[in-house]
Amino acid sequence: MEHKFDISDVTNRRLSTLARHLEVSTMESSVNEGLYASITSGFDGNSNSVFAHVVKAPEDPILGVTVAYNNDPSPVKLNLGVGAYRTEEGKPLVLNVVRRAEQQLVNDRSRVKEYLPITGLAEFNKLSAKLMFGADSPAIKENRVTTVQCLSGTGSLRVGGEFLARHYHERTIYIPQPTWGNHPKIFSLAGLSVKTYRYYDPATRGLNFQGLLEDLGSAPSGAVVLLHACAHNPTGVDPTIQQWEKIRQLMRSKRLLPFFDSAYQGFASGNLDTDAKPVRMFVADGGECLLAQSYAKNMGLYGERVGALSIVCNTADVANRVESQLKLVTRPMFSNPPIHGASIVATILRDRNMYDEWTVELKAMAERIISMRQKLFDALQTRGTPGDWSHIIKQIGMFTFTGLNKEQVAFMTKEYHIYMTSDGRISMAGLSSKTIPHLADAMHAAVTRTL
Ligand code: PLA
Repeated sequence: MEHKFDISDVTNRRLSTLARHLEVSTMESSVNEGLYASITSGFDGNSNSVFAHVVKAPEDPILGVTVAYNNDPSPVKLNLGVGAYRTEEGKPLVLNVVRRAEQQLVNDRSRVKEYLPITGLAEFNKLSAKLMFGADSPAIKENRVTTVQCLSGTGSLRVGGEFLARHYHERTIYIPQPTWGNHPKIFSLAGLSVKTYRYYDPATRGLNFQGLLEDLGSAPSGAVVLLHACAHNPTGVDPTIQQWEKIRQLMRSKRLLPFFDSAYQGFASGNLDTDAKPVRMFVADGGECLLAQSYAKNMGLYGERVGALSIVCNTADVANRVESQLKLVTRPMFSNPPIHGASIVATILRDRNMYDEWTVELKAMAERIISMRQKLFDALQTRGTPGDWSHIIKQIGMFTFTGLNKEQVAFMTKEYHIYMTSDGRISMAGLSSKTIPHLADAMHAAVTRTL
């Protein structure tokens, strides 16, 4: 690739470097003050900045909701934007088993802070593949799976996307309509061309299965298809196992390449193996696929940025070569992944006792979310809120796709200080018994005022 430099850019860069030098020297001595002022005066005003042309970008549609929430002084404010688990007391949760694992790590004086290999912590990678594909997965036994540790789910998707853009013959990826807002950005920046397939039917608030089959049926042979492994975000609508089987048959017959995004394993049903079923069906047929895994939600390791990309290949030899190329993707991107989060996960997954403790805590989180669904549904019934709200109970995972429109969401934020994404998605995990009446009041008011 050819890099072109504009000479004025270079000059501007030199001048700003000079200004920075002077800034340092003025801190050391006031003698330079006059000189500094005269040389930097051209840089002071906004208009003369080398970045003066930079336009203000809008806030992120999801994480920007948290920014707005943080700026609101109201004592009744409620953040149902980002998918982050809260306790009944409305507090973030660090799992007990995670605290135990961290304590073990801290107590182990033999641990050091050396760089991990480019592919990350080997044991973490092995255990992550096992968690999704199953302990007896033939693909693992035959060494056909390569797993690299990446920066949580997002980083895993991006690395997978860049690998496909470099080495796969069909550079189109089909993503569900709607999907997590970051998907189109991740994949187009990775170099893929992004198209959508029908997924959600607003009329039934369920799956548009016919539309999905038609769109995948008319996709070009070999195209990549992004599938939410479970607990689809934002709709909370997953295919049934029978529907998954039909999707699998269609995709395999058309040689469409599955790319699973697993950000919520365990959060849909409360059981890790049940939630892994769709992925395991695709691996069991011997075909190839990609998988991005995140431990942000199911282990509550959000800020540790721990996740993995697995690529299931036809043979061990292909897997080995694929891994060598994945290293060429990640080395110039982040060199090697962080050690702490992956060590926590490996500590928990390798120990039967800790693993069991994790599944109990995970189930408790999933169950609390399910109970919030029932409570919100009941609260709307009690208020006689017009409309059919049964989808609140039917949908699964962290979110309810309420069906509230942009204006209703804006109204709830303005009048009730309830923060959520403008598509009407609410994070059920951010609710508690205490806050449900407030949310139900707001929803009732939003719906009845625009009738
Ligand atoms: N994939 C899906 C489907 C997601 O919903 C999310 C996170 C990720 C991947 C990435 O998660 P990770 O990088 O933190 O592992 N979605 C959140 C947060 C929970 C976000 O938008 O970043 C959401 O509120 O939608």
